[in-house]
Amino acid sequence: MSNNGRIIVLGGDGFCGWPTALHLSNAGYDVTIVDNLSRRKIDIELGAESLTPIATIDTRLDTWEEISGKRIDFRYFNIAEEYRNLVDLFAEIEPQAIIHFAEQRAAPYSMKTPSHKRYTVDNNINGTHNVLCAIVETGLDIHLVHLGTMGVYGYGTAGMAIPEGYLGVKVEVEGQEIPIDIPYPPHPGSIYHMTKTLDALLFYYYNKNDGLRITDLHQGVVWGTNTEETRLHPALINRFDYESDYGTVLNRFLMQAAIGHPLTVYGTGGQTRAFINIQDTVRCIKLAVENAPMRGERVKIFNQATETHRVRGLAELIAGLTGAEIRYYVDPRNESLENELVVRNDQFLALGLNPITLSEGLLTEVIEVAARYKDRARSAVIPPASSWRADIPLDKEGSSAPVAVEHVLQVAGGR
Ligand code: NAD
Ligand code: USQ
Repeated sequence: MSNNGRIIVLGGDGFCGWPTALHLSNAGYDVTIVDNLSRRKIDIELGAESLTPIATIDTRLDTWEEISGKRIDFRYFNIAEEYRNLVDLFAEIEPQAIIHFAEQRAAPYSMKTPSHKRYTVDNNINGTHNVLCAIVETGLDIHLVHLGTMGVYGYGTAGMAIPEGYLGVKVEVEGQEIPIDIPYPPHPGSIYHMTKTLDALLFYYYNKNDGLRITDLHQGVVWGTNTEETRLHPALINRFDYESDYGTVLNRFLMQAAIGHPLTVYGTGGQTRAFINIQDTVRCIKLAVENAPMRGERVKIFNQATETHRVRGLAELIAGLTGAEIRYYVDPRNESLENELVVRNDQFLALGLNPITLSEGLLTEVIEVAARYKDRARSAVIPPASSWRADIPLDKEGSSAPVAVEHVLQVAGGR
């Protein structure tokens, strides 16, 4: 037993979960990982392994024990299907907190085919509901920390800084203006993002009905690969997704620059998104664990993002650094080609987060990691492979100038 308490990390073999498990173990928490290794199996389906050679979960855990003297426990099961295992584990460990990363997290993968849509909904919604139901069944006062997404707010131009989960509005009641806070209207842009808005409703209900203490972290696009702990040994290296379903935009651009592939800008590259470095992801999660909501408090929502960038701007920055060519692909997604995004993140700043922002040094470090393993890359899996609708073409070649085809259907009353 360690000093700080016990934590269960659901999805602790994944890109965010693995460095978080190490960070918490290093900080003196007793960590148990649950994972069904579905992400490693999807690597096989997509014909693309992590660019970095990740060790097996057993080697990862043995290596961490050798280096740190701390053992992280591992349980192999599916949280969406093996409910009894969850209840038994919670009752056995009596954790102070559960961190929930265990979802299918790629928007393009969730849009691939009807079976991928159904898998994403079944896996994510059943998994989250099982966790909530199991906490209630055990009767334990466990703080649930969930990894949500900035995408629940939608990617239009909101015309205001995106608040942290709740929107203050005024309603007119009998001639008087009454101020109330409502959950920010959900506006998902993919089946995957939709599951996160449904998760939010589950949290709302279990918080209201059973008084569960829940923190939902609305995280932006994560970039980077290693953290202080994963750098300690090659067998602790974190995964690096680069193919077009799981690879996220900034890491993809850095990897593409490293292997001499043109940077794959979709549409005009006018999409603005929120970003966070993986090192800050693990710091934020520790801060969230250490600043749990009180019993009776509403679901606590943090925007876990440190800066916003336009996709085109990122491509130009990396092209300037490396001389990479920029190519423009027909956007496979049903998304606005241009949007403005301003995000509030006051709560993490108030808790002492000193954000890591994009710097030449950090970008170069990721390019160096990608260059080291470039022989493991398959160029064939870099162009887009999933589109949002059957009528949206998959552009495998790209062109030197933007192809400004917007696929957004105009629906009355839509944003
Ligand atoms: P990941 O796919 O690398 O990791 C998820 C892990 O959960 C995998 O190891 C997978 O095997 C496991 N898993 C999935 N379903 C499971 C199930 N039913 N039972 C047991 N294990 C299961 O994803 P990630 O990038 O680490 O993302 C983790 C969380 O953070 C996700 O919920 C994602 O929505 C959120 N998030 C990620 C990013 C990002 O840029 N990577 C950004 C914002 C939010
Ligand atoms: N894009 C390109 N070229 C590429 C890849 C992406 O132009 O090669 C564009 C996309 O069209 C999109 C933007 O970059 O406009 C971001 O795409 P992404 O794949 O980096 O991110 P996204 O699909 O939104 O999903 C990722 C994670 C997801 C998380 C989300 C946070 O996979 O788990 O929830 O980031 S957020 O975007 O803030 O909702």
